[in-house]
Amino acid sequence: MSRLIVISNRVSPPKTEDGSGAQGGLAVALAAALREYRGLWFGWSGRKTDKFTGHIDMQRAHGVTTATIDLEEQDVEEYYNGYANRTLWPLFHYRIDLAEYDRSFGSGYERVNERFAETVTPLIEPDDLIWVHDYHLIPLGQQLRERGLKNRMGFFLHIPWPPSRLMVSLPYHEKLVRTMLAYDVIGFQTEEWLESFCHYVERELGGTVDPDGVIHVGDRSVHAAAYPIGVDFKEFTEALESDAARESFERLRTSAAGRRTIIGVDRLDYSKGLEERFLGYRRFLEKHPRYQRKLFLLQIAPPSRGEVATYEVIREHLDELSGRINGEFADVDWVPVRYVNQGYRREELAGFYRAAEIALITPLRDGMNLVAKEYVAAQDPEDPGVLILSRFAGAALQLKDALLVNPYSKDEIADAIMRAIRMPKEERIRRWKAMVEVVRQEDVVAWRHAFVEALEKARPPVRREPTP
Ligand code: GDG
Repeated sequence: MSRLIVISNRVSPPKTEDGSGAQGGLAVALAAALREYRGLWFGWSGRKTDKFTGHIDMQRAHGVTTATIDLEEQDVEEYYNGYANRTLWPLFHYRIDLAEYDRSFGSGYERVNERFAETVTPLIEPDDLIWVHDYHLIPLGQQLRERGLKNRMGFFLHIPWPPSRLMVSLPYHEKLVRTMLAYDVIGFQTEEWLESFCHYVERELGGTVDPDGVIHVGDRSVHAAAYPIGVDFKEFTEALESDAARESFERLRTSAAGRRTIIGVDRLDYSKGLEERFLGYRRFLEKHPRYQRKLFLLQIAPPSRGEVATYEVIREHLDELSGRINGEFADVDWVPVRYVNQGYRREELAGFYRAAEIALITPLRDGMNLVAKEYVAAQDPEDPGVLILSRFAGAALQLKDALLVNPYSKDEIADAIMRAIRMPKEERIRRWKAMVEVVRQEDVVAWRHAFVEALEKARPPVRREPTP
């Protein structure tokens, strides 16, 4: 069996035998994939160094080998805070108004991709399967090919692919997209993002797309398909059984004192539609005064990307808006918004999800959205909660039995909250059963198997002759 080399911007070393101590479901999933296929996980350590040395820190823990490098301050500023998070992230989430185009970002992005390629190449054996993750590393495959690697290589994009009319606003967009032809398999979260990518290839690169998803541009053929990511259903339901989950369930139910909880869990990011969500909730309170004291919104929003100014701005707006709503509606014994800027352990989150009667997950644009799936996975089958989900999340294409809303419409959000409150138990159970089936079947294990299988099938491995 070939080894699997996973390459992503950051590497999260697994902390426990089953990886459950690692932050985020994706880290857990990738650690599990690496244990299955042996191999290693390569990426940035998250640390800064004065001068880039290319030193690789190799560690092995709980069956997973990680190899990390440190980056220079300037690298982090231009590649990570710059091109990845100030240029590509907003553009790919349809926010060209927020996208910044700065030459230094572009050159920093190229430089760091070269640094990744240069340092990882000696670790790769001829039969290895290489799986590159996300928008930070789009040109990496090309960089590896330039260093003579003939391995099978795949790329998975965790975020949306924007419509061509937006994509062309990126300087040198064609150069960037052409580098993707170096991969053998390109994966997207949904058919929608895949379609946008194919449209770009036909329109801007003069390529063709076969009905089976093979893209041809010049003499290159690449297999492109949708591989919707899922949660680790087994790991998550086990987390629900933990003491920490039980305690956080009790903690929330006790403090709710009979009121219903509407929960939201999101990184503090403008793509998650938090301001619009608060305004939709405010509209609900305004329209239905008699419900005012019967529920509250618990928004968990751990800060992210604090070094990027737009994230500071959104944080200020949300502080202000939650304060305003609370000032307007609160009473001595009731606060309508509990807005929390800290992260919790996975087990604790699982307990909070279970305790909340309604989830309000309304990103303006989201590649998939795992929180929606985690909420479904955490529900009590006898008495499940209601999921209100943005139609612009990739997850909406699979979770069709959620209450789907337009996150830009305050009235749709307010009406969906009302509908969720009034929804009879039988309907809640029927909708939840349909959703949990999808979440269980199309979980993260199915996702990685489907992707790796496509990569294995992409073409026979090319064995390099040993150099004499
Ligand atoms: C990108 C794409 C795509 C959140 N708060 C805490 C916490 N989380 C965990 C959630 C979930 C993960 O972080 C967030 O995943 P999402 O999918 O919701 O969103 P992004 O971070 O934007 O992820 C997205 C994903 O990649 C995977 O492909 O679905 O569309 O944007 O697992 O539970 N985890 C802990 N404490 C917290 O406070 N432990």
